[in-house]
Amino acid sequence: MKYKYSYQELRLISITLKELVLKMLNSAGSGHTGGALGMSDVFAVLYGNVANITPQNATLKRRDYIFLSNGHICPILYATLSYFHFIEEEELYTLRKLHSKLQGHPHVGSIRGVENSGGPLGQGISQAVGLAAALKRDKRNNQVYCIVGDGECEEGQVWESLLFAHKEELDNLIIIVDRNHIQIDGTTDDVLKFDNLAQKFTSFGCDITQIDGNNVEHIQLALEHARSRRGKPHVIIANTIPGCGVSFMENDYKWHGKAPNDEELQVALEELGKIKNK
Ligand SMILES: Cc1ncc(C[n+]2csc(CCOP(=O)(O)OP(=O)(O)O)c2C)c(N)n1
Repeated sequence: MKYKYSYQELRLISITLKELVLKMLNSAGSGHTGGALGMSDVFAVLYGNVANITPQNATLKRRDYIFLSNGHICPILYATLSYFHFIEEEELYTLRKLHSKLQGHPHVGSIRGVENSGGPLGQGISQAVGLAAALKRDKRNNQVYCIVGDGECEEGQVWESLLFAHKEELDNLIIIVDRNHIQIDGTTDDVLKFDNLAQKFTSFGCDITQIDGNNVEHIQLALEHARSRRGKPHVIIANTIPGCGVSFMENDYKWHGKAPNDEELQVALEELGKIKNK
């Protein structure tokens, strides 16, 4: 398959997305940094090379759908939509402001490219499953992608939705789990242990791939593989580093829901600049 961007270009796009995320969160003064930074590689590959979604087809029935079930990491969604010209960059700096279209949890219909309202964990995946079932019944070929947090998987509704996805054999559904081992109050192990998350998805009838979610090549190959599989919903467990690329944010759950102040922003941008120019 011929892709638009090379792996090296995707790595650079991912860093640019991180820079936008940090700047918009700093300007908002609050919001979710860790998960947003950790998922920048997935967003770069998904929107850059794999999903059939552009500003031009974003309201057309033939598009692929990307749901963000862990809606709180929406800074990375907004940054991606800006990078790929769904919205202007200046709109990013209205994040979390009164009357802004870019709220701290996404609101469906506010801007092109936002497919579900977010906030209550477990609901986005349920909506994605419902849409995938409807598309399948209508014999349409659109792909439905849904991004889910690992802390979110502690919510029972996630598993109810998978029971239905399995029953309906939703092979048009690709769920990407942000396996970063943190959530709002601590590590996922400390809050509610999974032991073997992959095994749990398998026992719910899903096809599973486990990858390094900060490696654009792994992400692209996993998505390609998932698209080719038939008969079952597919789950990609993307092992990511929360806060990826900024040393003092990496793997620290305290950055789940905290924005960088001016000093922290400067240090973070310098670190990302060094990675970019390596
Ligand atoms: C139904 C529901 N319960 C609780 C919350 C509060 N909450 C917001 S984010 C979060 C943790 C989510 O963890 P994860 O999905 O792993 O996010 P990450 O830390 O990786 O960004 C919780 C419990 C919520 N938004 N919805």
